[in-house]
Amino acid sequence: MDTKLKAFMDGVRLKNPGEDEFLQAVQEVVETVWDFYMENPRYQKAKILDRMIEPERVIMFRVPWVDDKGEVQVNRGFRVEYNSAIGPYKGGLRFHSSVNLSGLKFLGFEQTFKNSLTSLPMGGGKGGSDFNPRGKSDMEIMRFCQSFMCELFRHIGPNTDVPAGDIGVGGREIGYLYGMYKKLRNEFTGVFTGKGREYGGSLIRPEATGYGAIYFVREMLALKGESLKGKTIALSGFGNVAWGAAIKATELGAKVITLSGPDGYIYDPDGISGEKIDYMIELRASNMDVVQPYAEKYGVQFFAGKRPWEQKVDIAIPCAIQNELNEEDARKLIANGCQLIAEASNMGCTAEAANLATKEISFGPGKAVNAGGVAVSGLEMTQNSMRLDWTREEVDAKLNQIMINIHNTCVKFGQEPSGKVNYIKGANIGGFVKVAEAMIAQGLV
Ligand code: 2IT
Repeated sequence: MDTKLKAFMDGVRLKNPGEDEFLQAVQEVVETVWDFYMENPRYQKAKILDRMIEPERVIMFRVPWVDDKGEVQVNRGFRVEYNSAIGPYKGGLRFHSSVNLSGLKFLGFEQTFKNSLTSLPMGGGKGGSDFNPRGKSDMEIMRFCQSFMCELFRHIGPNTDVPAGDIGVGGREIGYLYGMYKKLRNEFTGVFTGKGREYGGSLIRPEATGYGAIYFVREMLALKGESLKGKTIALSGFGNVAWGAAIKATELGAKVITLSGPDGYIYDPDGISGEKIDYMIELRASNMDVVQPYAEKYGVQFFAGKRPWEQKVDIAIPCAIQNELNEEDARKLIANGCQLIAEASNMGCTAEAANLATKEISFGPGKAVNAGGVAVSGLEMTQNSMRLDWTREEVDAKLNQIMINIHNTCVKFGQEPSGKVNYIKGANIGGFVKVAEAMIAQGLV
């Protein structure tokens, strides 16, 4: 490794001890943009990388609420306002027991690059809580969301910071959060995306991350002269992202044969299509966080405590959470003939798995592959500002074009002399340039 690069990363590690996920995300970006950075003295002079890895602001707060038994509960709330060089902070809220500052810093950092790739005017941010929605009643969820917003409302706004959903935060939670924001501010504004259709939400937003991921995979295959027709796909997760990906993959002629939850995975060799896809929504809405009922309902195999990467498939798309596919999984997939791994989850693969897949087969990193979600959030903001409502076809066509553009950006910055594309490098440099230029133009702020 370049000695300057090593010294830079040593400094980052010293400053952020124990923040493993954050360090993993930074390392990946720094390694891949380093040569480009070194060729641009302007960036070095302005210390752009040093500034980019530091969040502009971190907000951390207490979230007290009362459960159904009348007992007081206390959670921790966060909003990491990472970078506002190209637009208001934008990114989801995650409610999950694993949420901590390191995780949200990694997500906010990635979001900055991802949002830049969409070409829409959105900065990067992320937030959430260690609140675990599993098994909570509707009233408990509402009380928690209201308490969370009682602090967050003073830090956000349609031109300041625009949150959305992520793991554990779907339409129901957005509704409760938005309702409390509106009451406290006495304003009806587009301060959230992923809103319900009745109060300013965009068509296609629930499907957007999954649809966008499949559009991106379609482009990756097309570059190699191939298509999704007849391909088998392993998906993990069973939430919004997996749902959208299953619909679009099936529509484009592929067959999705796995889904997973914290309890294990199901294997459906006939393909997860039609009413089986709708059943995913029921499973998710049950708030139990398990996929085993799918196996019971449709008479297919369930593998308790395992992940789907042991199955023979053409394409693997992690759709659940970070580091859910490791080097050994990648090895297994490749040995079984898998030709493409694409992250629909954020940093779904460990660094080792991502590097192996980049070298041996094709690998699409999350900040490019899953950018469709935030891209349609950006389109929701546009519709709210214009007081207009676009049709499904209009939103879908824009999403499709954005994913094609992101793919082109990855090829532009990531294509090697052999013709092969290093999508990690392409996405990182592509996302970096716009933010870096905006930061330089705006001076030392
Ligand atoms: O990781 C992501 O890009 C999201 N959770 C969506 C963020 C957004 O603002 O729509």
